[in-house]
Amino acid sequence: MASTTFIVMSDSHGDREIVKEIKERYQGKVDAIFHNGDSELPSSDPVWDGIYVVAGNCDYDSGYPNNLVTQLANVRVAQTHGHLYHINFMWDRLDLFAQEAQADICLYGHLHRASAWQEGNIVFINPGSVLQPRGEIREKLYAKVEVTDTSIKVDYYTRDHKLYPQISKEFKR
Ligand SMILES: [Mn+2]
Repeated sequence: MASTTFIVMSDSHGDREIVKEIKERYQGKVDAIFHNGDSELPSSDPVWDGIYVVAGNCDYDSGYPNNLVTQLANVRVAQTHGHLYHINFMWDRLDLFAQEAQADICLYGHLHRASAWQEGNIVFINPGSVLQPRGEIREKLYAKVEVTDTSIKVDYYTRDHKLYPQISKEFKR
């Protein structure tokens, strides 16, 4: 059975070290690494070699794409920061973006709140922020996603790489 594993981080807001650390920890051991925007780093920074990264509302470097759609072995991943789809106020536009991309998984950020949920055939994942968590969960988090032909499992890790099991989720696909 095909299986794909990837790492998702977001909203590092100038903290280059954590981006570098997560990349060095996982590169070559997972199938992909994603950053969902608001890094506040130059798009030419070599730290991005091997990371799929999009623009956030705090990224003024025009070198970042607003959206990416990435086909991994058995899973199609749509990625965007979220502000352009007004996710503070509604989910409809993000959902439409993901549907139009024919995505299995939609990665977003912006809210600095870790969450994973399913709408129709699409699993939406916010990895939280590795620097500035908001809301009830005060941990600085990133996510690890394991995809098989029948399931999508989302685990969160603290920025010192400890599993934060309280909000792990598993979805059928
Ligand atoms: Mn942000």
